[in-house]
Amino acid sequence: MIIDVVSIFPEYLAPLDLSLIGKARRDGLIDLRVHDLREFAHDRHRSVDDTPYGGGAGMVMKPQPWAEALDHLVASAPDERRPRLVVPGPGGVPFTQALARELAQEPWLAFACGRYEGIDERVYEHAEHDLGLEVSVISLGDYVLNGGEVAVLAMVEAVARLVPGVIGNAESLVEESHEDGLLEYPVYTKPASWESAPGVTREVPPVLLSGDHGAIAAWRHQQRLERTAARRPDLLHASQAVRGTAGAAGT
Ligand code: 6GU
Repeated sequence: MIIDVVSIFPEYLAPLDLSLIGKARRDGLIDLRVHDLREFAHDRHRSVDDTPYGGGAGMVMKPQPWAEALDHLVASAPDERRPRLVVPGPGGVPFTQALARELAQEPWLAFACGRYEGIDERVYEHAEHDLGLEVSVISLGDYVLNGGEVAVLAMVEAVARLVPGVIGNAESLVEESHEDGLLEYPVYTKPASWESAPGVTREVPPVLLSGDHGAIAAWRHQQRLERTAARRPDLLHASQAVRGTAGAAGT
């Protein structure tokens, strides 16, 4: 998979050299290229922003550097291939595990990191209609970050780990929160009895030491239900709807 990231702070993306993603890059599974938007700004101050038409607070990213950057990405393909353009922003569709799975199927993703109050709307029109790109504005959640860079770190990590070969143990991918609509059960490791403070010992739930795999599975499922009800009741209602158990009342 090719991943391009365009940003005025390319150093922000340095963590993508680390850990699993860094290994995937060195293994050739992911070809990640980070571009400095200012390379495509040619005035004396390499300016990338200006005041908004119609007034209002803050600055807006100018269309020309963005258009040139996107043109450059498209021209980097030896053929007619095009990246899917992802623009992180709080006004986008929610980023979910399902969307991460969808993006992981793409052979080429380009992330455009906006700053300030956003990117001139005509850049989206240029990308879609002049360059023929599929453009997706995607949000991490209902809060505001200063720019798309941190969101790209999260999105690239969520997507890259779904690319075949990036994670050694593919089974660990399916047994996770958000893969089947319930949060994960609590986990424990040795020692079974642990002194957390003087005179306080904390035990691993005995069922996990019982060797009774049926009882363990039942306990874990119950824990997942309770945890989801407590922390994410919205998910519980959605997963009940999927299973068709929501209408049990009256039967
Ligand atoms: Cl993807 N970008 C920005 N700038 N702020 C956000 C966000 C993204 N998701 C939530 N807040």
